[in-house]
Parts: sequence; C-alpha cells; structure tokens
Amino acid sequence: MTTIKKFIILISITFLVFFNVTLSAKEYTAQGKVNAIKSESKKLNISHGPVKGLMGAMKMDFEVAYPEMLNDVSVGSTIKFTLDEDKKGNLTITDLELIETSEKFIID
Ligand SMILES: [Cu+2]
Repeated sequence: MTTIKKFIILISITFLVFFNVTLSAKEYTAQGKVNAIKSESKKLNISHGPVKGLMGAMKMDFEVAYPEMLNDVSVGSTIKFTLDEDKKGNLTITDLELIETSEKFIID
C-alpha cells in the first residue's frame, strides 16, 4: 500500500470517529410506569426511576420517536425504555418494551 493510500485511510477513519462522537446523541436507559398516553403531542407521561447520569426519579412527559410506539403501551404499563438526548438536551424515547410491574417506579 502506498503512503498516500494509508494517509487517506487514516484521514477517513479520523473523520468517521470524529463525526460519530460529535453528532451521535447521548443514550440512556430507564424504567417507569405509564400514567398517560398523549396521542396528539406524541407523548407519554411516565413515572420513571433514576436515570443514571441524567436525572433522578420523577414524573414527566417524554416524546416518542414514532407515534406507533404509543400503541405498544397502556396506562399502567411498566416499561423499560431507551432515551436519546440531542445536543440541545431534548429527550426522545427511541425504543421501549413492556416489563413486569414493579411498585418501585410508582411515584405520585
Ligand atoms: Cu425525568
């Protein structure tokens, strides 16, 4: 391999790594209980447990990435979800799954 080819590959890798670090959103996982489903605003009101590195336990609204995600839950569902934080600090649920009910996440 020529030096120029090696150089181009090195530059490309550096660029990709840099791009990934600067543009990718921060991701968190959390658990909580669904209190309300707000279809119009594409939001779920969730009493969530502590989110490591982000916030403590509280009750709040979260927007979901796709409206179809609202169909996967019911009021009272206990869920495990993935939160994406963009550079402005906006939080969006990008993934969720139903888990066994736990009283631990019920905050009124
Ligand atoms: Cu919160």
